[in-house]
Amino acid sequence: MLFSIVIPFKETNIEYTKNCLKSLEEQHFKDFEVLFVYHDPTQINYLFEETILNYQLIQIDTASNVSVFRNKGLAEARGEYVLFLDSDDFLHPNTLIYTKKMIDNEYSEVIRLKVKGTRFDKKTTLNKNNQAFYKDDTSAKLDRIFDRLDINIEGEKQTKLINELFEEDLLNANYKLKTQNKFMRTLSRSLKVHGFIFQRQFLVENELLFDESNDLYGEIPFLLQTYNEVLSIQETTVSLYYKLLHNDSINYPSLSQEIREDRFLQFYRALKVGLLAVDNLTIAKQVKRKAINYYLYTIAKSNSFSAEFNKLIPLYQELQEILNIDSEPIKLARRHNVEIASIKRGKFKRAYFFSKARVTLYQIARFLKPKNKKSRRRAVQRFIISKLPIRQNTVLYESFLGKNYSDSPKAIFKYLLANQSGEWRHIWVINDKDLINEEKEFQQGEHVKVIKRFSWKYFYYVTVSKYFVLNMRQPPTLYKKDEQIILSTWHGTPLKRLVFDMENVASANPKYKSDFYQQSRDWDYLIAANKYSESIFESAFMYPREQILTYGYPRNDVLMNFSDTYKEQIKTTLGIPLEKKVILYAPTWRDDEYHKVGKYKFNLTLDLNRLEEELGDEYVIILRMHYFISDNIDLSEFEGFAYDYSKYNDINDLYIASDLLITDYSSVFFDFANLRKPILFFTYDIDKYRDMLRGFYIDMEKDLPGPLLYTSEEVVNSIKNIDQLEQEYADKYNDFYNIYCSLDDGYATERVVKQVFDSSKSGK
Ligand code: C2G
Repeated sequence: MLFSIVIPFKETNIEYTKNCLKSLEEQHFKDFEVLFVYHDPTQINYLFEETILNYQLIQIDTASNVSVFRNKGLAEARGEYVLFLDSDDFLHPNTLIYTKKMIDNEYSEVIRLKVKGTRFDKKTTLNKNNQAFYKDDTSAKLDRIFDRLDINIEGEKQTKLINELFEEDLLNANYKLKTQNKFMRTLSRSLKVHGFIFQRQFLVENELLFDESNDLYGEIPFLLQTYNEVLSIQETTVSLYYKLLHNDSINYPSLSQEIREDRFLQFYRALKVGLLAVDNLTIAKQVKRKAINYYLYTIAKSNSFSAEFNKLIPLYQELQEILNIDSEPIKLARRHNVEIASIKRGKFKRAYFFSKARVTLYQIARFLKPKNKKSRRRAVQRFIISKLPIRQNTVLYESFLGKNYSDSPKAIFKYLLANQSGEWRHIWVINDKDLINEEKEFQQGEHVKVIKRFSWKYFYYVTVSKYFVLNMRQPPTLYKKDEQIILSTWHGTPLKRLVFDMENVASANPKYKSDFYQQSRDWDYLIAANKYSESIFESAFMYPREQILTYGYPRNDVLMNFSDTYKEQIKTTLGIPLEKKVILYAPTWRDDEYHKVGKYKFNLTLDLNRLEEELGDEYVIILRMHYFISDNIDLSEFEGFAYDYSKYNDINDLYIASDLLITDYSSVFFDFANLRKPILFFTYDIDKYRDMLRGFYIDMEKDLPGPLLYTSEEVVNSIKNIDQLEQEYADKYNDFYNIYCSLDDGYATERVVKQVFDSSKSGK
């Protein structure tokens, strides 16, 4: 047996583990065993029910740390090489075949697979990272060889087949051989064991084991000793090990996200234990440097550092011991010398004093740096503006992060203007003033002010306004005073899974879930358009039901109360011929298609040529991209037929002007259904969306008020037969309307204002 794969299974989301095991089943090289080490037997059998893997289950009697699990697996391993795989990570299908080739090529005791952190599911990640595969035209040939490479082919025959793969350049075992010292220069990246493959004989001869007394960093002494003994390490240059980056630190924290008071101390203990077993002075120097940097940049800058000196003494003692172990000399920057020299001599109080001074100076310098405008304003908000009294009659509004003047915040604003005239000062966060015609929109004599997001005025009003009405999230670092009231209207009935209901958050910031959790704790109220949204908000946002106002959507009131002349007015404003019917195409965004953070791509799959040809006499089409999409769509060749209103303020106007809607997985159809006009779903990539990116809350095949269409042809045909389709879907539309739209009676805003503004006004 060539490989043993040791998987320590600790409490995690079981879907990740299924994914991990699947990636082993998909290995093209099959000569390996799996040692699955666990404590809690629930779910284990189910995991292996239909597996084709050669596996061994090893149960640990007591719930102990991951080092115990790994040692146990190692003790049972029979392969020539051992790979440590975490139960939420996965391998590339070519991982073991590459490794086999590297082993055949060159002798070394340790192999390190390049690790790639990912927040995507397996399929998306591998598609994005096709380096380890070769071009499409070689894949058929590859498959043929892989098919022959089954477990029964052994020895020379197997080597011959594998050589064929590499010689014909179908695969390329890209790796670098690094000497021990060279490898050590990247030490800071190499203190985690995942992605390493060890020759088992090497581990046995050197008696290398994980340190079971350290429940956070038991792998560090193990790795340091490995580096001490090893002659060379082969590192692959293509990513073959995928580390799942956890972003639900609230429900599923990874070991490094667990909040532990003794984290710093355990880290130093691990370094010390490792150092004591190391005799290579270069390695010792690197480890000491790591310990010093950890003190200077992590410990001294942490919140707990300035709290209490006495609590830091054990840390100083550990670091002192580390600093006094022999190594090659270390050169330090002058400004760090006093601190480190003091620690070395046991003068901890003195070191503490200098470190605090250094960090304070650093913070002041950062604060003064002109490029850090936002953080300076944040600090001024927290420490200065917050001392000012709250302005009881001021309301701040923000829609889609200041991009629009729209949605439920606008409905609430309009209501207050019309019904409580003169009582309020209104402040709107709108980044581009040209988006609104102030004279037309804001009544004369009312106090309405427009400000930019993150301007000085923003930080002022966000701190002194009694009310903040917004439809997305406030910035994570925003300081909220107890007396302030944040009313979150949210921006749609959920279809795509949200926050805590999402397995993992593709392409989002790793702190997404924990930030979301903290931010939503500051909301005093959250509006739900229907009962269905209410229960989703409870699970997806972990938001308390008592604070949810299930009153219908303020933004939809206007859809109940408009006249035919209003519809004509809008069409005129939009420059659309009155005699033409209007199709609105409003798709959503895709988590995996983006240029950079927050800037998403959109490939127009809908064939506008075809639509114009077939429907152009009767219809025009409005394209409305989601506000995350940064691509501009060039419609110049469709003049008079297609109109881009992606930047138009308020989608409600577009709903009113339209005769039918085409969407995909956007929540727009929940609102549009209030108008009882036909809806088509152009879901050309539904498999990807459902299975890989998010998943849905409702059954798209059964519960929608219109058909799922996959090609432009089907879209054209459906529009041509729209009357017939309406009849076909009449019952479903009714059922849908009753579940999702029945609270939208035109009075949602009034109910919200009564609850939020009037009740707190009377109580003030
Ligand atoms: N929207 C729009 N134009 C689009 C898509 C969306 O103006 N082409 C607006 C609509 O008001 C819609 C809202 O943005 O209701 C939310 O858009 P979704 O496509 O549903 O996507 P997302 O922003 O991810 O929000 O609970 C709702 C979810 O949070 C989804």
